[in-house]
Amino acid sequence: MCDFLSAAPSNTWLLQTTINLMIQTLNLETVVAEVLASTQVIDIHTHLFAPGFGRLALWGIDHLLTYHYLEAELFRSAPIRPEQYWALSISQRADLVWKTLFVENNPISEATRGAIAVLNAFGLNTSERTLTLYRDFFRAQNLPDHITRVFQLAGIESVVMTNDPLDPEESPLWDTATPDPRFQAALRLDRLLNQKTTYTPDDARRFLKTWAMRMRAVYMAVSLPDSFQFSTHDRRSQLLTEAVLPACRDLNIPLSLMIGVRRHVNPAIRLAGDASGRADLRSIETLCREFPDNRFLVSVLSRENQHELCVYARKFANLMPFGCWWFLNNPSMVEEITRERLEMLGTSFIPQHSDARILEQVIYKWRNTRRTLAPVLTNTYRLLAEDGRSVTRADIECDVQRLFRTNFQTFTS
Ligand code: FIX
Ligand code: ZN
Repeated sequence: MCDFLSAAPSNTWLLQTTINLMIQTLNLETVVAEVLASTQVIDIHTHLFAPGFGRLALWGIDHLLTYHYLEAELFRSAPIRPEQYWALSISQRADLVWKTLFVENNPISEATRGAIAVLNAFGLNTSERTLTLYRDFFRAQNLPDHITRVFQLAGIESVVMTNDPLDPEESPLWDTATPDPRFQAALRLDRLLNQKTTYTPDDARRFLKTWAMRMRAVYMAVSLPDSFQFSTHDRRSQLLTEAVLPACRDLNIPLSLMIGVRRHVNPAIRLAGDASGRADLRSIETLCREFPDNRFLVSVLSRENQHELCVYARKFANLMPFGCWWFLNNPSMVEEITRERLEMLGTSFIPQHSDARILEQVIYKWRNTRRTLAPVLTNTYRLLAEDGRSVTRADIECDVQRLFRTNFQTFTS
């Protein structure tokens, strides 16, 4: 537990206090940046897999360049039709993405800059015209050592995977995959809740409990459309009420709701073809109120829903806002959302997750998060100092620990 008053200045030393304040304010930026850099993150939502999951564990240059964020940008700048693109091999696709977005255009978007930052982190020249040297570099890596290096470069301790037991490719791998404490599991419910299945609520509850224990899942999770409504009538709500929420209670784990995705608005471009929409968050209100013994991790995809999510978090302690998801993981959005959350919730939220799909992406995603959070936190402490309370390095360390680690640990234990 942090004690924020242990270093409070006494009133009799007003002059000294003022001098301290000035020094601290001048140093604040440096101290905040240092604390952010040295605090190891728990990355609470990714699509990464432990190496034991074989070909599901994606890494390396071809996967980095065929990330769906980059594919969405490719189709805007190259005269190729989606069906022609999908007919190419993965290395041909990566070659085309590199040529289009990195050679013929300046890589200034968030996703393209991210790929540059990854190459740079490995000391590679970022201006090669072809992928040959990058391919040679990644081919020479030994995966276990490479993972250790990537986690170090990203400043992360562990990541949470996305594990759907109804995924036919993934589920058999749980028989053989060696557990790796750096990769924790989250039981994903998308197929169960968003597709047609024949599970009765009783069957579903038993199925979920068996799989959650098998995976040692730290939470259950589902992505939901902008049209999501929690009512007593539809099948999804019935499964939530009678299977998912009781299973979470029995296992004492939270449910993560990621709300606001409009899947397949352009199916031709596959994963890149999902969009976002504003949701009605009254369902969150109902869930938090009607199920006080459940805990909810919530991320919303629409910018317009962010403020009301903070309002609901002020009403319900069993609601933990997390992350700036997907189209919001850009500096301008992260800055705005994090400032709003700090102002409304103090440090009682989880500022970010990476959503990385390719191992090395954690390097740029966490670097960018730290870079954006640094001035936001610095300004927060500057305002506090102006209002009469200056902070110490230990205070800042406590806050960043909460944001990057302990809010998640406490909420999931
Ligand atoms: O549903 C999700 O977990 C989303 O994050 C993904 O489906 C999405 O494709 C993504 O990668 C976003 O960053
Ligand atoms: Zn995701």
